[in-house]
Amino acid sequence: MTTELSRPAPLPAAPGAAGETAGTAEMIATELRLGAHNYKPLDVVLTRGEGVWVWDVEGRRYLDCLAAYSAVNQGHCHPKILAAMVEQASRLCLTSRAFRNDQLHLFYEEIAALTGSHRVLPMNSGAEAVETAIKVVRKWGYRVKGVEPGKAEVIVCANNFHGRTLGIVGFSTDPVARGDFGPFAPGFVTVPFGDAEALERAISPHTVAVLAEPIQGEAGVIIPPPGYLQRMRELCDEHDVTMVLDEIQTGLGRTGKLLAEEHEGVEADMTLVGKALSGGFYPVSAVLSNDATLGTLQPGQHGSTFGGNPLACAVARAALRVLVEEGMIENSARMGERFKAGLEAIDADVVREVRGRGLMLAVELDPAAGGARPYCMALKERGILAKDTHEHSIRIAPPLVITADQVDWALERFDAVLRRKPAGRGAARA
Ligand code: IF1
Repeated sequence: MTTELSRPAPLPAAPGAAGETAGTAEMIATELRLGAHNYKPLDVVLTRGEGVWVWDVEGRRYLDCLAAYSAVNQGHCHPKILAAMVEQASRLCLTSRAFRNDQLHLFYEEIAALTGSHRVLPMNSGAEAVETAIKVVRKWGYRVKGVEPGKAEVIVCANNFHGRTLGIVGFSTDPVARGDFGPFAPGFVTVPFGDAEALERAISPHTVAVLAEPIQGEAGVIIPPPGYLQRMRELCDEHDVTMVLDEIQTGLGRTGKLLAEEHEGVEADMTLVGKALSGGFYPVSAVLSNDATLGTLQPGQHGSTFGGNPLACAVARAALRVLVEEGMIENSARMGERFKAGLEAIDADVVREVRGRGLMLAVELDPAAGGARPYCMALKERGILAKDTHEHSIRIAPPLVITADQVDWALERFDAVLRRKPAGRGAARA
């Protein structure tokens, strides 16, 4: 390890700026040389975003069909969120929660009014919200329900994705997410997603909560059978169990409703939000619940340096405001129906199923297609950025501001790519 940090290579000039100093390949080479290889991104180096569009350093434009895994629901660099961020950042960014600030109470009022929550705990990343929820439901179990100390159980669903912390991957069923990271914390019981009878069988006197995604995102946009969440609600009521829905990806308009639970006509006891809570400007998450659960926390029992800071609150307030005032939730429902119908209309042998609600969509390919990644690479060549998930599915989640013309533009390209086998692993050369 050198004691003196070597001077970093000069940053490449922005595209179009005088004297562009490094192309895509050189930037990627530097990433590979110095960065941990915990991702394998598409080889596109982005430098600018606006609405549904992003541009790479070579000046090429793409329609973003991932929206940073639903963190950019409001579209890239939304001007009103940017203005709120700049104004707040020029005044007060961080005070710690040792003191109060003039944005937190406004954030509480506005998110509680919007979601019907009675008490809020602000955090930063989605995983922190999930970890907070697990701590709180355990404390509620011991202090309120009367569960034997140290015996609290949280029921989780197979193929879940709730984040990357050690506690969370401890109850993941994905060997890639949990391999070589043990030992893990006890107190989690896994049931098949969508199986209400298995859920009922798993409830014990030690059960303090059920934690689930209303639609499993990473698993490939898996929608549970009709009535599943309603039955989960009934079982939680019957057995005095906290119903926790992780809406970090499905929430804030992604599925065509403010919260995905609305499609099923249920209301969770505890709802987790993140990602688009900031419109992609800043890590902001929150645990939305009530006095019965969050009221069990006493001063000093939980916290975070940045949780509830004035900049986070100002950004989140603006992100929620534009989401509602600019009709993004309704647009997600309308454009999601258009996008899904257009995908279903593509007559391509490789397509096994089109799934989704609102603008949370996935195209599952037949395994004989050789995997979704070559198709994502072919889409990139046509100006669409999309992500493969679990090898055979293409996830489609553009910003909620997408227009009908942009959906149709995207559909033309999906049609062109899905009808022909792209060059790549397992594909015959066209
Ligand atoms: C990565 C996946 C998506 C989430 C749900 C909590 C979190 C996430 C339902 C944690 C985060 C991100 C994490 C990111 C990629 C992305 C992802 F592919 F990993 F699984 F969206 F599906 N609950 N999902 O989706 O929130 O701590 O990240 O703020 O880890 O590569 P976070």
